[in-house]
Amino acid sequence: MAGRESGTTVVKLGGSVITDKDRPEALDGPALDRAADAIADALASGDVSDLVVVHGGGSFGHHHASDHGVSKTEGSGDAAAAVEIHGAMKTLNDFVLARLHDRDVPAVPVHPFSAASRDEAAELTVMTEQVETMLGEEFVPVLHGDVVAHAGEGVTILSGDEVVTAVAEGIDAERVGFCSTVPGVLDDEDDVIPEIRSYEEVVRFLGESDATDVTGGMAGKVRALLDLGAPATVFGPDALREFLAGEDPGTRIDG
Ligand code: IP8
Repeated sequence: MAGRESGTTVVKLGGSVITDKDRPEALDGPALDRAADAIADALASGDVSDLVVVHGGGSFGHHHASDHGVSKTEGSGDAAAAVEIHGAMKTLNDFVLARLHDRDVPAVPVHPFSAASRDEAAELTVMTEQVETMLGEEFVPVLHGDVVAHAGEGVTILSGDEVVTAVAEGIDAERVGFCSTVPGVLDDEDDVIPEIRSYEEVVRFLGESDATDVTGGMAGKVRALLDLGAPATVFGPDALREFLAGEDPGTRIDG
């Protein structure tokens, strides 16, 4: 782990939050504007200084990935398919960057396809030195879910959640936030569970997860976040400002 002194915040904007999942390659412009406003205000007020943004695929990445039958485990050796999925994610990344630039946020792109790989055992490696250098230069790196070269598979899908976990570990982040369409991890009465400190506490609500499927649904997400060295918070779009202000809206996951 590289050691940055100051506390870095990594925040993921869920693909379903910033895009319209029902239509291919459709942005949810007003939702992205609200998220960009919250980020710009948090940086301007000094609530957050070092910030990394990661966004999911929404109707950009997932549409092309399913067209080509590519998933986290099903690969493709078709270069045109890889470039199409990657291209859709770059298009979404350009929209996110543009909305942040409109608000004077010094956002710069990082495309994981060029900075990550999986080995034969699907073990993921993500470069993060460039992210640290960008932060040192006061940029806001903006990464995203992508395709990733995968030994023996061609390319597979790299989810934004995996990018968040790998980057948070690589740069020794202090806080991690997931802005999703749900207001937190929910119990069996759909109430938000405020804090999760062990998987056993919530297994009855989430069900067992396959330990190797680190991003499969909420169960896999909670399990992966309990293993992370930093506290993570899962919250809804309306709570992004609160999270960036240092509060823990939604569910705090801290193993
Ligand atoms: O929306 C998926 O990222 P996610 C990225 O975070 C692609 O799962 C390319 C489908």
